Amino acid sequence: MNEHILVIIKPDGMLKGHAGHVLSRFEETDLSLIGGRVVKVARELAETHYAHLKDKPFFDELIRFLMGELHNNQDLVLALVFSGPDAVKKGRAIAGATNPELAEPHSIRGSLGRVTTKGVFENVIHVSSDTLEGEREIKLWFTPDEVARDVFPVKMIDNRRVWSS
Ligand code: 3AN
Repeated sequence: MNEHILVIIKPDGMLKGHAGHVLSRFEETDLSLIGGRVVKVARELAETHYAHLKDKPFFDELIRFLMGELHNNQDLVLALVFSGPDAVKKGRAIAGATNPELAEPHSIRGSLGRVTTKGVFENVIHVSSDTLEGEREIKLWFTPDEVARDVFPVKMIDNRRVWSS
């Protein structure tokens, strides 16, 4: 059965020009790219995306990170939706461990990420951690019309297609 994941090329990855490399790595798999948009990250979007981490000591820094405030105000990220068998496992393997210093050397985070002298994880990409998170995140970052396959149920409101839950 196909799984659906959100992949984000984060501000550090965008600033350093890694978007093409990330796309190439995913294109080497059997996953299909079914959505993509350049997004200017507003605080509310960042806070909702990382809501599960709001009690962590690094939360505020994490929000500022995703908004580009730690990277020359690089506030545009590339959000992608990939779909296919075992998408979570394959995407997480390409990404590598959360901490770039512990990530497998050939993974994106192991090869292109770093921990700054201030202890910030510059880990280049986000990949959904499981299928439930994938669904929540895709619905947060994309409207139904921005995803090229019918992956989740939709309903009509005022002649517009919206996610049904
Ligand atoms: P992942 O992105 O690997 O799924 P999460 O969801 O636990 O990891 O964390 C989201 C983001 O929060 C990470 N990508 C990383 O940037 C940051 N983060 C997680 N743990 C730490 C930590 N211990 N110290 C600093 N930043 C962290």
